[in-house]
Amino acid sequence: MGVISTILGLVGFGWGISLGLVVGYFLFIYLQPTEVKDPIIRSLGEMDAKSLEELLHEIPLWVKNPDYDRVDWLNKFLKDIWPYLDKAICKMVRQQAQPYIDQYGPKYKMDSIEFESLTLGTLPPTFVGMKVYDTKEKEMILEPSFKFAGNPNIIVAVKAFGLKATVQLVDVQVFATARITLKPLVPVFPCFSKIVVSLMDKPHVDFGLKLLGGDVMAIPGLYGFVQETIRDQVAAMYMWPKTLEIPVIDDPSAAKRPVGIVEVKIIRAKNLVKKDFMGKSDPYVKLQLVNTVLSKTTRTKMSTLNPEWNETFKLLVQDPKSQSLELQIFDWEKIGAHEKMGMQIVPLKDLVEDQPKTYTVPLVKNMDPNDEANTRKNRGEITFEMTFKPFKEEDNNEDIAAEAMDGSQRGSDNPNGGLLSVTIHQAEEVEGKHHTNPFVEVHFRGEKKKTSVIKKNRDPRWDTEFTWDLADSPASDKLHIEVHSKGSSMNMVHRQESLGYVDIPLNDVVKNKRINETYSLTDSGRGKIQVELNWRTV
Ligand SMILES: [Ca+2]
Repeated sequence: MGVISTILGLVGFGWGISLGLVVGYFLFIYLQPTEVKDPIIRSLGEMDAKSLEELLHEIPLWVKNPDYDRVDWLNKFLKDIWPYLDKAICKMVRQQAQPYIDQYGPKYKMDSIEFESLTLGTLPPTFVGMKVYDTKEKEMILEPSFKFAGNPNIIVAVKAFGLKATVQLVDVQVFATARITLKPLVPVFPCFSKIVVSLMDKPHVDFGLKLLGGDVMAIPGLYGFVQETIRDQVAAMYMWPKTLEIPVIDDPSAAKRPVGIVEVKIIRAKNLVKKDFMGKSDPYVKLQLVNTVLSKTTRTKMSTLNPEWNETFKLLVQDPKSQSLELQIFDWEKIGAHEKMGMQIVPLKDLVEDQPKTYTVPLVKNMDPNDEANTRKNRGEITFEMTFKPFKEEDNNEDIAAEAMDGSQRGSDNPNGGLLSVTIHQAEEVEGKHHTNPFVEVHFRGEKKKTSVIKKNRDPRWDTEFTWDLADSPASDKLHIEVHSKGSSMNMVHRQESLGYVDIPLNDVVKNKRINETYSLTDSGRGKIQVELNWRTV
């Protein structure tokens, strides 16, 4: 017993809590808000009102609450995706447990801690009721109530002082009310790439821990302490509006939304190579993020090998951890191809948010480290400055509520400008007199952007996004959005006609950051158009 109590003392407590926290928090992912204890089955007719009331919490939610749908289809679906989910969640648990393990291992002189087995078992939770919200987004919001009486197999092995102890998690029960958002919806099974979970109440988490066949939870006082700690910790982490995100499939398009901008100031280059037969070179810099389409170019500096540009550009950033800036210097020519003078690629990952960083890097011919052409010749160097400016977090509802309370409109008048995004989702019941081949024109500050033409369709869907990078707030501007129909090129008389329009003032989106609305079209009969607006400031 001496050994066991030593391990218990060293391992069981400090580590049991951390294990409990780690294991506990993910287990409530399949939270389930209903009592699991067996209902007493009696005919309802035998009950008086009071007994019925006492039993209320055992009546399925779809009976109590007509807007909870019965969800047999979802249980079937969950059964199909359960292996994916199990894998995704367990992978995440391993990742998230690692810091705890790294922290507690050395502290308690443990040689190793590892999951000997980590699976949530073959039995998925069972939904007993479900609310589904349609938000017009590419997402599905569910508020489920479900029971998880699964068969998880979670065993953690700890090695210390040459001995091995295993801890097994048993009798897991998790009760909670969750809001689950599946997004974005994608056209590959299981049809969404991320699950976002929030708790609507403090969860109830219950489980036992078996250590060497004995029950750790039998230690006086520990059980209650662990329960309470987990409940509070978990609530603190994931109580709505805080969320837990579980990636299910890697969908590159899912991560496409920009999270900020990188401001690049091209300052100067030195000792460039001479390209022109007569004179020096006429350098300009082309910059873009690797694997993106959009590029920007500086002005051309004529006949110099030490040009100064001092020009600033903004590029949208999707993932600052993985993306890189590519710089290419070309020699301008009046006639013929512009010859490349050198290039360089610099990752964004070293940038600290909102802090400008200056780089002076040598120019190379290409990024192949084995190419001798890169070392044989000095191509000069380029100096530039980069700043990563993340978009400000979208205000959560509490903030909006707080703003409404004190009457302030924080962020609504940002002098730094930001990014206006206009997504034309779809139109409904649009119809032309001579043809219905709709496309949409978005007019903003004298600029016009167009969607593609969809042939012979009264309910076209585009899901096309247009963005404007603005130096100032568009609060006093408006958008003019007009649906047109394009006739065939043979149709000389009725080449184009309007199917209706809407003018949208932008002060609301500046205030609310995001609006996703279906507008009735003017001059269109019953036509409607769904437009999503986002305003993100940096
Ligand atoms: Ca030239």
